[in-house]
Amino acid sequence: MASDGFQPLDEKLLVDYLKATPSLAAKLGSHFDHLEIKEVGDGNLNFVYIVTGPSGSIVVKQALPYMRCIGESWPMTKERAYFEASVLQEHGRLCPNRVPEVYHFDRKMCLIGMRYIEPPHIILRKGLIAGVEYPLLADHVSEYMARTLFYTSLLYQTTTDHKSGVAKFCGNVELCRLTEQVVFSDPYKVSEYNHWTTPYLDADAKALREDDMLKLEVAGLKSKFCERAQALLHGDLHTSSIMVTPDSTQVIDPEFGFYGPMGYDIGAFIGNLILAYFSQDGHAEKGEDRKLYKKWILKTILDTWNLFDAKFTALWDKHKDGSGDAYLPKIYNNPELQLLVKKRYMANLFHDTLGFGAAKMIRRIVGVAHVEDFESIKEAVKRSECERKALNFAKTLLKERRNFHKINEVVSVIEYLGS
Ligand code: ADP
Ligand code: SR1
Ligand code: MG
Repeated sequence: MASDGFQPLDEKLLVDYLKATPSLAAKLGSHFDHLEIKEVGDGNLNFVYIVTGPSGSIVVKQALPYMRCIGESWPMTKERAYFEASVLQEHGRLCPNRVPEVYHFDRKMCLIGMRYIEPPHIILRKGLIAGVEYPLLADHVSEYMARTLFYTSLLYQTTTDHKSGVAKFCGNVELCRLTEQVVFSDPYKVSEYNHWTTPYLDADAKALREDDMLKLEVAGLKSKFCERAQALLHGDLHTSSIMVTPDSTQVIDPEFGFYGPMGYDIGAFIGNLILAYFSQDGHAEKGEDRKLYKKWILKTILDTWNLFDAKFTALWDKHKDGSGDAYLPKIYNNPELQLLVKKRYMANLFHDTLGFGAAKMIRRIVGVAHVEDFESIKEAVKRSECERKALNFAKTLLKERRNFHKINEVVSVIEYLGS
């Protein structure tokens, strides 16, 4: 064990740890002879164990001081586990039906024990690749985003409470800096980490690095990401951070959480749905053209924004006379002015969502970490065709986002380019 009390676990050490940890032992039935342990971490950063005992299963997640997907050559603070546990607890309090319960957190061991999200839940991205429809997805994710973002913003909080949250999550600086690099910087310059479907996208990647208007827009988004402490974000809300069945939705993995611009979370989710949309032609097999499925994805994008807008503004109405410091009731008591304020707030949030969503799409095509939606398309020419359509759409969206006023206008362009 290191002097700071940290020890990377293996299966044997994990059993010893569980025996010595009553809150986790109790969930397993406190019998340790026939525990089943599976390491299932297929994410980019951490180690995740599913442990099954006589009376149930739990998940144990441990952060090591580097990134799993790259290895020890890219060190990364293991303190990220503290921020992940903190967001799980805070978002879990605000939206308990959509966030796994934390049973145990050990700051020295950078270890979280949490609810096992049982089968038939699967990672949403895998469901989207398989062409499975989730009728409640937009409803559930919009609920999660509306509640977590509203209740951690100044629309609900006093500046005193809000600043204390901001101060705490400023500590997650290393993870924020990783995002700054891999989302807002590397794709727009030569970087040893970038890769793409070569040689087919070589010219596309070069064009990106030479597109001054795009760079101008990305700079604006990066500055907003770094400077705008609007709400406590999940920070990595892509489709592999969500586990689903047709009637349940669970949001996992908020280790990138910090106080940032709300549009970064909403854009992450919508941007990843758009990636899923453009990848569908690569997954269509004979006799299955995925036309209907593509329509379902578009409807989910549309519903996500519209339901988010409705739920978020309903929370605002409900708490308009509360202690939120953004719009004091004594100043903004005129209903017409309230409407104007809300309209402007939501329009700005919509444009942020589109901008961040586009940036998140671009990084997944030419940056360091790609997505299975495209990577699982084996034929490189086919993959590059799907990726190019997504990339071109994302570039347009990033540059032209202020010309869109309603989500159905965005969906129409996606449909036009992707059909
Ligand atoms: P990383 O931080 O490395 O991205 P994730 O939190 O995304 O790790 O977890 C990696 C994988 O572990 C997920 O894709 C999922 O399959 C599994 N997993 C994580 N948390 C849970 C959970 N609470 N219940 C069930 N499976 C989980
Ligand atoms: C090296 S970048 C790894 C990526 O994985 C996480 O899920 C985040 O999206 C991060 O950007
Ligand atoms: Mg993950």
